[in-house]
Amino acid sequence: MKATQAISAALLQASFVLGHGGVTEYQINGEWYTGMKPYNSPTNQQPSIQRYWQSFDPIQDPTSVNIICNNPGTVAPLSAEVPAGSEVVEYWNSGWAHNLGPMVTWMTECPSECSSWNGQGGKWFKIDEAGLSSGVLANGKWGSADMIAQNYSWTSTIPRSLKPGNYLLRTETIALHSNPPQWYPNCAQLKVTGSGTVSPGAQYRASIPGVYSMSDPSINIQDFWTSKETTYKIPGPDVWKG
Ligand SMILES: *[C@@H]1O[C@H](CO)[C@@H](O)[C@H](O)[C@H]1NC(C)=O
Ligand SMILES: [Cu+2]
Repeated sequence: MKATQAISAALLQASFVLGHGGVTEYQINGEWYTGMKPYNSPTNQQPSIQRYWQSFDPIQDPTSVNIICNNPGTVAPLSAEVPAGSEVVEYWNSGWAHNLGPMVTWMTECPSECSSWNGQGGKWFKIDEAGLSSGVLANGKWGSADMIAQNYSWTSTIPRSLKPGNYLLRTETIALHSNPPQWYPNCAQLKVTGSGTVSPGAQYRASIPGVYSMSDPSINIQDFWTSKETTYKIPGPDVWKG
């Protein structure tokens, strides 16, 4: 085979694989934690703080339980200890391709140990989000483009006043170039420590699944590619600042 053919075949394959993705590593309060690596089978799942997903493929049904923590989203054996107020850096696979959509980071309490709860029935609150900061929908500057520019990473701060306990941290991007959109949810199990005393109230909470719907004009965007719209309403409650 000619070298050029081999190279273009390799590039084709790389761009196919790199078209999707997820969070593969975390840096929490300065320490590294290995997350999911794509296409591992459940039987060779590495012990991790990150809930298991089996491929880079997105979730495209907002009513599916897989919207919670990806597919299959089964519990992880480990949790990371993190003092409230510290930073969690979520590293996506490098080469992440989708730059048209918001970044949203959610948390919810695990009823006891996170490793013994499937995540269903949680009332989630947002700790950060980033939508469209300039330009129009199909051609503007989105949170996901910031993630790409930051070495494919997203930094979230655990609110300092948050009450200690076991939490899921759910990092997602919603890629809006397709309809239905492509959700890429990632859940890490955290044990939050510190002297916080506060839990967000009901007005900051949403169910997942539930918060996203194909009847929401922010999700089912009929004219995405031609729209002159320069604002985007990220679904769900306001961010809780602590
Ligand atoms: C970029 O991210 C990778 C993890 O994907 C990390 O190992 C590397 O240190 C980061 N580079 C910089 C300059 O932060
Ligand atoms: Cu993709």
